[in-house]
Amino acid sequence: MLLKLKLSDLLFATFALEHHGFLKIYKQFFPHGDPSKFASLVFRVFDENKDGSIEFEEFIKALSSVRAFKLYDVDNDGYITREEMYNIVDAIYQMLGNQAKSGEEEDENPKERVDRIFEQLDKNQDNKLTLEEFKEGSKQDPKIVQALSLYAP
Ligand SMILES: [Ca+2]
Ligand SMILES: [Ca+2]
Ligand SMILES: [Ca+2]
Repeated sequence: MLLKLKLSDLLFATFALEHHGFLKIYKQFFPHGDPSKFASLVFRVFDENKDGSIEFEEFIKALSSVRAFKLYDVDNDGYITREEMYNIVDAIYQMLGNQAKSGEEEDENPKERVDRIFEQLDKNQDNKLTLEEFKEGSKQDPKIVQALSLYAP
């Protein structure tokens, strides 16, 4: 985490974090995929005051599980639905391109992945994740919030 923060600081200092600069960072890390959808989604969450660039405070605040929740809760109603989760997972798969096909998650498509996440996190099985369920679940499986850290591998 510490190392990640330092690396992020470095990135922040190197690039003007306007939308296209942000996308450029992702493209360097994920040359085999298409990160544009994921970068837009993340940018939307980072740029809290919607002025089109990411200030340092916004950047630091983004590294929390509340903010990770916001990334998934696209319509901002306080719940993550399966569709919203699918939207992000799909964007991550697009970004990773061929890299997504290696390793343990070989046979899993975005839909299966979402089903599995909901199985784990949706304790009351109402097909919606609350912030509480999300926080609880990401304690058990940090990979879920890792999505937000992907900009600094
Ligand atoms: Ca801003
Ligand atoms: Ca929602
Ligand atoms: Ca629920």
